[in-house]
Amino acid sequence: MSVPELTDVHPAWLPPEAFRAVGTRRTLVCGDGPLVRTALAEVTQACRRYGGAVRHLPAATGDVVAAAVAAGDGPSDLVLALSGTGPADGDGFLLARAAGVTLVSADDPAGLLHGLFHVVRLGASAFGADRPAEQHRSAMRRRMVNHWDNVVAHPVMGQVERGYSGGSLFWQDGTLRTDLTRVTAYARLLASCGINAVSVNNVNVHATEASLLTDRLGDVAAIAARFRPYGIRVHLSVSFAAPVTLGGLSTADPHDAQVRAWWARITARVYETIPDFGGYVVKADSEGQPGPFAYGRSHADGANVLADALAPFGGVVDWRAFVYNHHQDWRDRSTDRARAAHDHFAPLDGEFRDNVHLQVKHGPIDFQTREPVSPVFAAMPATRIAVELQVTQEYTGQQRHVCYLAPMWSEVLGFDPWDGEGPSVADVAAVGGGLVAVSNAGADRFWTGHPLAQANLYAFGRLAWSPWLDPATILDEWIDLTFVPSATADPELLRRTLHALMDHSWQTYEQYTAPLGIGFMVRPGDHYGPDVDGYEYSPWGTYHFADRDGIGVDRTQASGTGFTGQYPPGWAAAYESLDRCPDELLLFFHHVPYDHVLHSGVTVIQHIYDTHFAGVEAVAEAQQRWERLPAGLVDPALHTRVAERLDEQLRCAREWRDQINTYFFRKSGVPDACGRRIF
Ligand code: GCV
Repeated sequence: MSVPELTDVHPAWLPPEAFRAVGTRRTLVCGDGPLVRTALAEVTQACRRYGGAVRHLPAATGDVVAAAVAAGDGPSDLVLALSGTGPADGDGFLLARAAGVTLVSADDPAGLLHGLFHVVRLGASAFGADRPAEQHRSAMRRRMVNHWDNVVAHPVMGQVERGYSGGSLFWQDGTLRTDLTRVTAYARLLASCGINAVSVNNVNVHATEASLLTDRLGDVAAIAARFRPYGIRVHLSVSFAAPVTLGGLSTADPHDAQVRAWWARITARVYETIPDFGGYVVKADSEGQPGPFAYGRSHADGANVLADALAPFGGVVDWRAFVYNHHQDWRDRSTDRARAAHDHFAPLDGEFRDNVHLQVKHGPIDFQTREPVSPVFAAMPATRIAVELQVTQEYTGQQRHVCYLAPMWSEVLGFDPWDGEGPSVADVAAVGGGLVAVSNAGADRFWTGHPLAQANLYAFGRLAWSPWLDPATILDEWIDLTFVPSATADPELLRRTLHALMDHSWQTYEQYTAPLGIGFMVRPGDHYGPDVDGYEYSPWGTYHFADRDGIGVDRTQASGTGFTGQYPPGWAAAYESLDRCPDELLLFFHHVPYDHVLHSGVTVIQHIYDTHFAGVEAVAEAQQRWERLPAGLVDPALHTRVAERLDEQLRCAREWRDQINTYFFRKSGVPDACGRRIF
C-alpha cells in the first residue's frame, strides 16, 4: 500500500502540509489488517517528508500505551491502536491525550483511519494540552456518494450526467481508465471526510453501463480494489430491465420465478468477484428508466426482488423515490410533480425488505435552490429512508458560481417534520439508509471545476458523519486543511475572504435566480442560466403560473393541488396558511398577487427587484475581494481559476437579474420603488 502522490492534480484538502503535525512526530501503529496498513502508509509517508518516525506493532492489543513503552525504543507522541477500547459499534474512534501521548483507538479498522484523519484535521492542537477521552461516532452508518458517470459518453449528457468537473474519474471513451491512481487519491479524500460508500455509474443506466453487472464486472472489481484500502464499499447502478436486456428472459416481472432466480444468480457472481460489494442503486419508472409499473407491480415488489438477491451477502438496494410523470400536460393544473414521491411511496410503508433503503431527494421536486423538505421523510416510519442531496451543482450554478451548500443541507437535516413532536430529518436518515449525495468530482485538475466547490464535497462527508456541525466551522476545517495556515503568508486574510465569498453564497445565488421558492426558471436541458418560461409549457411540469396579476403555485388543500396535506399537521397548517408560510417558500405553496406583502414588509414584486439587484452586487463585491488578494497568497493557478469563474458568475447573475426583473416588470406593470434600471 502506498499513498498516491499526484503532481499534476490539486491535492484538495489533503496537501502534504496538512500532515506536518503528524509527520514531525513519533507514531506507533498497533494492530494489523488492510486498513491499519493504510493508516501506517499515511503516517510513513508523512514522516518521510517531515522527519518523524513510525513503528508498527502488528499484534498489539490491550494497553497500547504500555505496549508502546515495552517496544523499547522510546516513547511515542501518537499511538494509533486497533484495540478493544474504542466505541463498540460502528466505525468511530476514541481520542485522548495524556502524559504527552495522543491516543486514537478503535475497534473497527475503519475507525482507526477516521481517527488518524481527525488528528490530521486537528493539526498541532492534537499534540497540545491533555484531552479527556472523547468518543467520536458517526451519526449515519452509511455515508455515500453516487456518481452519475457514463462509461460511454452520452450524446446529450456527456461522460458525466450533470458533471461540471471534466471527465469521469473512472471511465473514458467507453472503457475503464487504464491508470486508476487518481481513484486511489479520490478514495483517500472521501475517507478523510468520512464517506464510506460510492456508486460508480449513472442511475440512468444505458446499454454499456448495464453490462457492468455482468460482462464488465471486472472493471467494477478494479475500482473496488482502489476504494477498499480506504474502507469504502463500491455499489453499482443497475437497470430494472437487466433480466431481459442482459439475461435474455422475456420479462423482468419481479413476481416471475425465473426473474428472481436470475437476480439471485447474477448477484452471487458479483459477490464471488467483489466480496465486499455494497449493493445496487436503482432508478425505476423515472424519466424513461424501466421499472415494475410495466408489469403492474409496485415499487416494493420491484425493490424486494433485488433485496432478496443481495440479502445473503449483506448487500443493500438503494431504491430511488424520484418517480414522477414527465409527460404532463401543462393545461392540466391538477397534476403536481411535488406530490409524486409521497403519492407513489407513502402507501408502501412497511412493505420494503430491511435491506432496502428508499433514497428520497431532500425536496419534493428536484434539487432546486430552495424547496421545502420532502414530506416523505415523515410518512414512512416503517421504511429505511436515505436522504439524497446533490453536491454537483446542477441547479445551483454548475460549479461556475460559488455556492457553498452546507447551510442548505444543515437546514434540511435539522428540519423537524413533526414540529417538535418527532425526529429530525437527520434522525430519520440515521436510523435508516444514511446520507447519499450526487458527487461533484471529476477528472478536472481541481477535482470540482470551481476550486471552492471542493468545500461542498468535504462538507457533505462531514455532515454525514456529524449532521449538527456548523457549516461555518466545516468551512474553517476545509480552509485550514486546503490552505494550511503555516504555509500561507496571511492565513487570516485568506480566511476572511473565503468566508465572505462562501458563507452566504447559497442565499446570494437564491437572490439573483428564481424567487421565493418558485424554482426552475432555468434553461431547459442544460439547466444553466435564466429562462423564465423555459419549462412553463413543457411536459416536465409547470412551475410559476405567473400572469399579469400574480405568481406562484397554489399547493394548498383549500384551493390547490393539496400538497400541503402530505405533511404532518403542524407543517401542513403552517404551509397552508398564507400568514404563516415562511417568506422564502411562499411561491412554492401559494399563488399571490404581486402586491402581496411579505413578512419582511415588502411586496412580492419589490422583493423580486430588490433581491435581484442585491444578489448581483454581492457577486460583484466577491469578485473584487478575490481580485484584491495579494499575489501568491494562494496557488496562482487556483487564483486564476476562481477569478475566471467569478467573472462568469457575475455575467450570469446580471443576465438572471435583467431577465427576471424585466419579465416581472412587463407582466405586472409595477415599477421598481427605487427607480433602478429595468429593461
Ligand atoms: C440522472 C434530474 C437531472 C437528471 C437526473 C435526475 C435524477 O432530473 O436533471 O439528469 O438523472 O434528476 O435524479 O435521476
